[in-house]
Amino acid sequence: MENDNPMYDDLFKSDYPVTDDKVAFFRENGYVRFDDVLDERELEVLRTDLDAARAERKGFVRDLAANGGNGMGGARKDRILQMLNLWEHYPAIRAYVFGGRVAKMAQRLTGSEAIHLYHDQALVKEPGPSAPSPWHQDQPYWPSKEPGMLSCWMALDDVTVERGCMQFIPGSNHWGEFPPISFAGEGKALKEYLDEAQRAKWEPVPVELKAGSCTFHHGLTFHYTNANTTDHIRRAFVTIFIPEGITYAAEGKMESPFDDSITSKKGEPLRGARFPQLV
Ligand SMILES: O=C(O)CCC(=O)C(=O)O
Repeated sequence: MENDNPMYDDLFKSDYPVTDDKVAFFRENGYVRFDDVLDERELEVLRTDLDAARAERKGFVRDLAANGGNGMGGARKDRILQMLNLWEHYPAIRAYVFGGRVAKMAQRLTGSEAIHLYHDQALVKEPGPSAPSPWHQDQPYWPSKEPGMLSCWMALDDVTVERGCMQFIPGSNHWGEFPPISFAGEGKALKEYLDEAQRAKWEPVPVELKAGSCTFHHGLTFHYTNANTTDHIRRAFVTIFIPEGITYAAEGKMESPFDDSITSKKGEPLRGARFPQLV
């Protein structure tokens, strides 16, 4: 699928250089930062669409910190507002996802020829009622058998520790897959699953970013964000990529809103009607 709005034709397409050092850093540490990936105009159109999405609440929307449900009906606290697949509704977001710049960065980091989209998501922490996103890995929430999927976390606002920038445990991408963690704060914390050697390496690295800069992280990398305790909104836009070599696990994974779009059988490459090829 192509970006279908000529207004955005010149946006999100030019390549961002990913050096060999960045690739090596990502593979070793499970995350990597890139500065000034988006320019002011690109940021502006993305923020406009994301703010429209906050007002209109199309598609799958929930408070990730609440226990269960698609948050559309009952009382909403929106401590971590999650809105999925905005590319299906908003032209600037579609231009960003399909423009190719971030997908090509994922291609470089993974060495995969083709990159498919799993889904996008806006993650918003308003000042005031927000919650921390607990330490977790993404892989347990995804329907893939092999690790290897990865995310681009793009800051649409300047982010500091206090505003909920990403924090990572370097090298945790080599520690295997642990159970999913409750964003509502129920059950065990990720750290409780670790052995002593791993706990000794628990040294979180916060990555403060200017708006338009991003981090990529591997699906096994431990990550966390603080509640937003500043007086300014924190808007992040996440794109999740499927490189080659990732197959459909079919069972033993958490339910996801996109399960019924999956067209693969167990063991086949993970494909779905809503997982278009980006590069
Ligand atoms: O932005 C956040 O609070 C959490 C982000 C996250 O967990 C992710 O992008 O995988």
